[in-house]
Amino acid sequence: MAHAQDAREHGSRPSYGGLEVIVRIEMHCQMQDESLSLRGMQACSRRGFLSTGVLAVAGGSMMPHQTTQAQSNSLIAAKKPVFVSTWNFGKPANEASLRRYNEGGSLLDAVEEGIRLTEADTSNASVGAGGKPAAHGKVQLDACIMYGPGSKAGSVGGIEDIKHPISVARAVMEKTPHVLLVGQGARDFAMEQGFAPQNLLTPQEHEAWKTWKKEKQSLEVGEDNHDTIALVGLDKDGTLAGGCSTSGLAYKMPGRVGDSPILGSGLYVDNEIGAAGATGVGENVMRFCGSFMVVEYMRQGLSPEDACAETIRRIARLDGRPIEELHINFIAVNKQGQFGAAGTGSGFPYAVTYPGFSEVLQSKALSQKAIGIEGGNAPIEEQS
Ligand code: SD4
Repeated sequence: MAHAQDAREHGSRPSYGGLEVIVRIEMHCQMQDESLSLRGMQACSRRGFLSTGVLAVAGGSMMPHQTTQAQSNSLIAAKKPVFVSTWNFGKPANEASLRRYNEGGSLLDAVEEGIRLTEADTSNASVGAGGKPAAHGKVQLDACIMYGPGSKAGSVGGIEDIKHPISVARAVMEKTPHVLLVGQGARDFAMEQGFAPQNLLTPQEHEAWKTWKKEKQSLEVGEDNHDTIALVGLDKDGTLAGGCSTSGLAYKMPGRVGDSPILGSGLYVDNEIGAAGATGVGENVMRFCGSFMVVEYMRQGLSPEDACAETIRRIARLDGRPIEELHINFIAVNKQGQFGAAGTGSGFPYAVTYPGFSEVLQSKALSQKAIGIEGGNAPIEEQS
C-alpha cells in the first residue's frame, strides 16, 4: 500500500498486473436523482461531506483519504449529454453544442457546431477566422474530430483560407478513406467539398503581425498568442466524441503543425473509457501523446481530473523541465459523465455544460504560475 500511495503522490503508477490494484470507492451524496448536479454536490460539500478515495491492496485493508473540493467536483457524474471544453470561450461553444443536440442533431453535429461557433468568432485570435498568422503572414489552421464508435477520425493540418477546419476534418473522416490531410492538399479537398476560400487575416491581426515582424521576430509563448478549443461530448447513451481546432502558436514557422490535429495528442476519444483534449504548447503535448495518456489513466481508474494531473506530472518528469515551464492544460470526461481538468499554471478556465447547468470552472492547478488571459480571449459575453 505504501508503494501505491507513494506512486499516486509522486506520479508513477503501481503495477496493475499483479495483486496490487487501486480501488477507487467514490462515496457520493445520497441524492434522489442518479445524476448528481454540480451545485448539488457543492452544497453537499459545504455540509461537510467527504468524498473518499480508497487505495486498497487486494485482500488487504482500506485506508480512506480526503479529496480536495476540486477533486470532489471531478467525481460528479453530470447529466447527459455533457459537453466539456477549454477556456472561457468554451461556454458559448458548449451551449451551441447542447442546443444543436436538443434540436435533434447527432453528438457529432453537436461537437462540430460548438467548435464552429468559436471558429467563426473573429474576436478571438487563436481559433479559425481572425486567428494570428504564421510568420509569413498567412493564417494556417489545424483541427480534428473523433467519434467513439469505431474510433472514426478526421483531421487537417496547416490548412489556409478555410474558416471552418473542423468541418473539413469531419469531411475527411466521412468522405475519404484517410485520417489526416495537410496544407495545399487539405485546402484543395475543402474546395472540392464546397468550402469557400476566404482571407482569414483580420485587419487588426494584420497590423499586429506587421508590428511583430518589425519588433520581435521571435516566437514567444505567453499571453495573447495561444489558445485552442478542444471540446468533448458524452451522449445520453454513453457515446463519446470530440473535436479540436486552433490557429496554433502565433507567428509559428510556416508549415508548423501542433498537437491539435494529431489524434492522441490534442484530442483522443475512446468509446469504452472517455475522451480528453489539450490546449497549450503543442510541442509539449505531442511528444507524449498527451490526450491518449489522459484516457489511459482514466482506464486505470483515475478520475478525469486526476488523469489530467497525472499526465502533466509524467510529461514534466520525462521532459525534465519544471511543470510551470510547460504551458499545457488538459480537459477530460469519462463514460460515466465525470469531468475534470488540470493545467501546468495556477489553473485554467474550462467550461462544462449539461442540461440545467453551464459554467466556466477553474481547473486543478499544478503550479502557482499565473497564466493570464491567453490568446486574448476574454469571455465572449464581455467582448461585445
Ligand atoms: C498548438 N496547442 O498549436 C496549440 C495551441 C494552443 O493554447 O492550444 N494554445 O500548439
